[in-house]
Amino acid sequence: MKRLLVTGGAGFIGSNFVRHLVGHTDHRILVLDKFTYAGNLASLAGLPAKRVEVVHGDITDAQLVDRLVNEADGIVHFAAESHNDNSLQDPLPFVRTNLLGTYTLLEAARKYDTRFHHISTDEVYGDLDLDDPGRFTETTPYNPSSPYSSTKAGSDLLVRAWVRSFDVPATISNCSNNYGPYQHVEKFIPRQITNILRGIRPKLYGRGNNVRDWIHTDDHSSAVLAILTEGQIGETYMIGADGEHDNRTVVELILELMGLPPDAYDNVPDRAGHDLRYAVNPTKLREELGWRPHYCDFAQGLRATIDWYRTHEDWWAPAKDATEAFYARLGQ
Ligand code: NAD
Ligand code: TDX
Repeated sequence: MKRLLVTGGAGFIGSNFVRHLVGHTDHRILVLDKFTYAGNLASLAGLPAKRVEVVHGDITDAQLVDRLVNEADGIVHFAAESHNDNSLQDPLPFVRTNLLGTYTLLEAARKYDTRFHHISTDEVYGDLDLDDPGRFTETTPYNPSSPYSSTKAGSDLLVRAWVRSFDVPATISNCSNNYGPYQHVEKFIPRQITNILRGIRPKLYGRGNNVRDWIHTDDHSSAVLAILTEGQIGETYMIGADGEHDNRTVVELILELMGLPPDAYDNVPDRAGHDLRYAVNPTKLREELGWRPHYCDFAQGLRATIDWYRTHEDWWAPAKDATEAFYARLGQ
C-alpha cells in the first residue's frame, strides 16, 4: 500500500496511528477529520507535510468520501463519536457518524474494491460480571449497553455484511480501553490527572468497582498495523494487553504517582447503565500474527502519561473548563 486514508486521524488514537505509520512505514497518509470538539490539529504537529495531508471534512459526505477513497490504496477507519457520557445526553451524532459515516465509507470501499480496516471496541460485547473467569473473544455475542456502544456494534455489523454480501476486503478490530498522551480530558484517566494538576479532586463514578482492561495507545497502533498488513480478510481480531484494573485502584495509583493521599478523591453519582467489567482475550492476535504489547507495566505507562499531561498543558487546557462544566451539570 502506498497511500492510506485515515479517518479520525486528528483524534486520540487516530493521531497516534498516523505517527506510528510515519515512524514504521513509508506510506503516505491522508487524514480525513471533521474536527469535532475531539479533533485537534495540534495532535499531528511536527509530522512531515510530504507524508501527511489533512482534509477537513465529514465521513457522511458521500461525494468527498468517494473522491478520497478513489485516491487511496487502503482505509483505516477511526472516526467516531467516542464518549459514552456524551451519548447518554445526545445520541444523534453517534447514530450519524458511527452508523451513517461507516456506511458511507463502506459504499466507497465497495465501489473501488479498497482494503478497509474498521476500528471498534470491546464494548460491543456488553459487560462481564466481576467474578466471571471469562474474557471477550472474537465469537462472544454482541450485547451493547449504551447509545455509543450500540452504534459501534451496528457499524461492526455493517462491515461484516459488506464483506459477506459485496466482498469488501475488510477486517475489524475490537480493542479495550486505551490510555496515553493526547487523550481528551473528558476521558477517565486524563480527567483525573488534569483535575489534580488544576487542584480539583478526582471524580469516581459510584463505588469505583467497575473494571476496565487498559492498553497503551502505542500498542493499539502496532496491533492495527499488524492486522492491516497480515490480517485475514473478513476476520475480526480482539486487541488487549492483559491490563485489568478497577477504577478505584486506578484513581488511587494516579494520586500516589502524583504525590497525594490515596483517598483524596470524590465519589460522584454513577453513570446510567454503567458497564461493570470489560476484559479482552487477545490470543488470536498473539498467536496468528505474533503481536506483543510493548507496555506491560501499567504503573510505568501511567507515570509517563502523567508526565506528558504535566508538560503539555497548552494541549489540554483549552478543553478543560468546558469539559468540567459539562460534568458539573450532570453532578459528576
Ligand atoms: P476521539 O473522540 O479522540 O477521536 C475521534 C476523531 O474522529 C476526532 O478527531 C473527531 O474530530 C473525528 N470525527 C468525529 N466525527 C467525525 C465525522 N463525522 N467525520 C470525520 N471525522 C469525525 O476518539 P478515540 O478515542 O481516538 O477513538 C478512535 C476510535 O477508536 C473510535 O472508533 C473508537 O470507537 C475506537 N476505540 C476507542 C477506544 C478508547 O479507549 N478510546 C477503545 C477501543 C476503540
Ligand atoms: O470522571 C470519570 N469517573 C469515572 O469513574 C469518568 C470520565 C469515567 N469514570 C469511569 C467510567 C468507566 O468505568 O471510568 C471508566 C472509564 O471511563 P471512560 O474513560 O469514559 O471510558 P469507557 O466508558 O470505559 O469507554 C472507553 O473505552 C472503550 C472509550 O471512551 C470508548 O471510546 C472505548 O470504546
